Amino acid sequence: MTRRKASLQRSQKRKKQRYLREACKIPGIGKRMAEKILEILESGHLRKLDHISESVPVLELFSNIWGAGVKTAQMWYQQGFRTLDDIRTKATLTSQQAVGLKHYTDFLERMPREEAAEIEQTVRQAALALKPGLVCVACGSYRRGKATCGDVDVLVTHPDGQSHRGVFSKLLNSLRRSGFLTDDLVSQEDNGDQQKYLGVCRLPGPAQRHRRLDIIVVPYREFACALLYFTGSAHFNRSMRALARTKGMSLSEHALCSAVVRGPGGAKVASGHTLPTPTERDVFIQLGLPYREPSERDW
Ligand code: DCP
Ligand code: MG
Ligand code: MN
Repeated sequence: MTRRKASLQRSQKRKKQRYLREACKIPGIGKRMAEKILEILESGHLRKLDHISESVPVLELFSNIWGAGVKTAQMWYQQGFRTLDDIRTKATLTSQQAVGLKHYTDFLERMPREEAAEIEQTVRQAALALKPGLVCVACGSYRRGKATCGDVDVLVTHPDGQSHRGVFSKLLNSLRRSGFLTDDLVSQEDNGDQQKYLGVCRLPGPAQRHRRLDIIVVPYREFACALLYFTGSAHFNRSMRALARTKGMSLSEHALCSAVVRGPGGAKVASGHTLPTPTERDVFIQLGLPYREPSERDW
């Protein structure tokens, strides 16, 4: 190498280091982002992007497995997996992802609302066989009146305020024994007084598909707020919660509360208390909103 060429290379390297340092001074730009900026400046091109258009459909294929998010999908892509068969034979799966993969096509398909009604009925019959008076309501997209449902979201409670206790595991066991529940995804026993189950069911009959089923059991005093939450939509819930905050209240799946008031130092000045909401309508009234039917809660 000539001395001239070597000196040119050294000066280019110094220039590159200077650009990197400058880019790093921009707030929010770290070393890795700075290197990308530099690559675009130098070559007019970012090599990393070449692979993006190839990876997008694969990442979508992978993240459609229940329990696998974008991070997991990216990891699998980097490990060289490209097909569901690669995942099945080579990837390390959590038990949830294994269930998701097993029912991959069934879970991607929405069910007609008539089938959701049958699933609700099956849960209700099992619940009533355990304890008369239990209330079972299919919420989610079903209650919002949609023609098709991604899953069935059944809320269970008892108007006497007591008899919901102990129902959760008995109900699940009964539905398991009858063969209706085929796989479990999440069984969360302690969200305050509420219990939540996410799993898989299938109606009896030859051509039936596996369907996602969510069940929550809630104490009757939380019925209205749980019903409102579980009916959604998720976007509607976010709007309602945000509105509650602007009015000095907080809304959750448990209750509508007057918010905790804090002084300038962050110390508690007044603690929040639960506002009475025997029905969904009361939540709207407390928030100063006109009532909206479930079918008007899509956003
Ligand atoms: N929910 C929420 N925030 C989330 C997820 C759910 O507030 N991130 C609430 C509102 C949803 C309800 O729970 O309406 C049920 O959740 P689903 O995921 O079952 O959603 P949907 O029933 O609305 O639609 P889908 O037909 O896809 O099941
Ligand atoms: Mg749903
Ligand atoms: Mn659901």
